[in-house]
Formats: sequence, structure tokens, C-alpha cells
Amino acid sequence: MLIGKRPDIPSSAITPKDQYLNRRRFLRGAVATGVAALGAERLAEVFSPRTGALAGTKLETVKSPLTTTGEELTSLEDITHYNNYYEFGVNKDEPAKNAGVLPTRPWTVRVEGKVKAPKTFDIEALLKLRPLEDRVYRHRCVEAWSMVIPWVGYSLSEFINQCEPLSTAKYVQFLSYYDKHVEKWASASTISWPYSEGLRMDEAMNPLALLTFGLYGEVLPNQDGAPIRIVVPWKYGFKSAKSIVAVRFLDKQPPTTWNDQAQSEYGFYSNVNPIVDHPRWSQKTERRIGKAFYAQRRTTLMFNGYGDQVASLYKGMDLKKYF
Ligand SMILES: Nc1nc2c(c(=O)[nH]1)N[C@H]1C(S)=C(S)[C@@H](COP(=O)(O)O)O[C@H]1N2
Ligand SMILES: [Mo]
Repeated sequence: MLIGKRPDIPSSAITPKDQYLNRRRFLRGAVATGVAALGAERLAEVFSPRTGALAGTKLETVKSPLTTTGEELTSLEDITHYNNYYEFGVNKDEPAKNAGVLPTRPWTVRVEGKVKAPKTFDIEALLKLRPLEDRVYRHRCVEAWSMVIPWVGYSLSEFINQCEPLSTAKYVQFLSYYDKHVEKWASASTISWPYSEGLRMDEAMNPLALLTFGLYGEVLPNQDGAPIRIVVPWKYGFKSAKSIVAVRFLDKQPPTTWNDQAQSEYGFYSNVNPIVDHPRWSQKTERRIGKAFYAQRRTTLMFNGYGDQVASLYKGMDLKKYF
């Protein structure tokens, strides 16, 4: 899946062979065929010794029928410099500055709870589980701004099937990486870490829910949730947990970070809904992040425009009550 990029790397940047061999041991067996496409020097360059960062590495992708078309993409610059990632600071520009220390290799995702048997998936195996798709989605933050992001990943349902959940699993919880020594900005907020989010099982199985590894055809930048995150395009952005290390199947609704912070402001469902306002601001319109700041105000769409695919999940539910 991983394809070398940036043929312009100066030879001075190429790592000496002994270091390469050390990293090679560290990567043992993990990357198999994917990395065969990379030259030895490129591989060493890509895996920085400190973080194992892969950001900027090209991913091999296929087109997806589930992509949103016709809308101008938000620039890579905006997608990577206007972030919410509180573990790396509460201001929008902080994750880009601070998330470089996130150790994205080695990386595993633990699966536990109501499953046939608990297991752990290595990130390299997850990258190869299914063909990676290019999927453009609208991204709507509860703060009333939005973007259009070309993600790379495959349906979360494909992964959930591999987890072999039991019939008693009604909800799924996602837990983000947390290490207070690495994410030293996290203690500035009152959030109890790790970041936790969750979906009802049928929501998680909807093909639009994306297990995400990249954007703009490349490995996710750390500030966007490397090396693996969830994207749920019909819900407010906070439902889409970044840098996940554990997935838990449960018979009860899991506690979730923003709901714990302010129950009356952030519901468990948090479907994008222009007729249910946040107690402190309207959700009727949104600001599309981009060049023309004031020209970009637009009407917010029910379920962020994905109603055809997801409205049936909420049939008969009072969405003012289950906001
Ligand atoms: N672990 C973690 N995941 C998180 C957040 C966070 O602070 N920590 N912020 C959420 C919010 S509020 C939004 S809008 C999206 C932002 O994703 P982006 O920065 O890739 O646009 O990530 C969500 N996932
Ligand atoms: Mo958000």
C-alpha cells in the first residue's frame, strides 16, 4: 500500500546503512509487500527514528462510489493547520506544531469486550485488510465550521467484521492514544483522558463510517489523527476519534468525552442537524474554511447531506431528545 514519494530527497538526507538495518529489525515482518515498493533509503527516511512518522507517504488507493462529488476540496494547508486535537493543545494551530511527537510506529489496535475473542491488530495488517479508497466527505464541526476532505480508508464495517463481535454487542467505543508525557498539552483542559467516542452498532456498520488512514492520497498527518482514526461524516466532527488504540464492543452506551464534559451541549448521537441548535449557538449555517472568510457562510444540511444513506437509522427517534 505504501508507495515512495518525494524523489527529490537530497543524498545528505539518506540515513546510513547501519541505522537502516536497525529500523529494519524494528519493522520486522510488519510491512511485508507494501514496503517492498520503497527503496531501502526511502524506507529509512520515511520512518523517522523518534516518532516513526510516515506523514506524506503516498498510499495506493482505488476510487469509491461513496465519495461526495462536486464540492471544492478544502486545501491541504487548512486541513492540516486548523485542527481540533486537544491532546496537542486547545488552539486550532497547536496540533500542527505539537503532534510531531506522536509515536505512530509501532502501532496496534486492541479489540475487546463483547467479541468472540479479544485480539490485537497491527497497523500494517490493517492497512492491507481491504483496498484503500479515496472518499471525499463533508466534515462539519459542532463549532459551526466545515471543510471538504479527501480521506483515504475503507468502511469501518470491514474492520468490525474481522473483530467478530457477539450478538450482544450493541455499541462500539473508540479510545484514542494517550500518554501524558507525550501529550503534555492535554492537562491544560479538564477532559479525562483518553479521548473516548462511540457509535451504536448499526451506525458503525453503515458503509459511510470510515476507518481512515490518510488524506489527499497520503498517510494521515499526525495532527489529523495518524496513524488510524474514525470518520463519521453525518455527525459532528468530535464523534470521529483520532489516533485510536482500542475498540471496545459493549452491550451499553459507552461514556464519551464531550458528553461527559457537557451533557446538555453534546449528545451521544450528535448527528448534524440544522434544526437542533447548540444551547449557545445556532447550527443552521456553517462557515466553510477557506480563503474568503465571510463569503463562505452556507446552510447546514440535515445529516450533513448524507440523509439518503443514514436517515433510516433514526426512524421513529425524536432527534431533539436524542441530539
Ligand atoms: N483524540 C481526539 N480526537 C478528536 C478530537 C480531539 O481533540 N482528540 N477532536 C475532534 C473534533 S472536535 C473534530 S472537529 C475532529 C477534527 O478533525 P481534523 O482536525 O482532522 O479536521 O476531530 C475529532 N477527534
Ligand atoms: Mo469539532
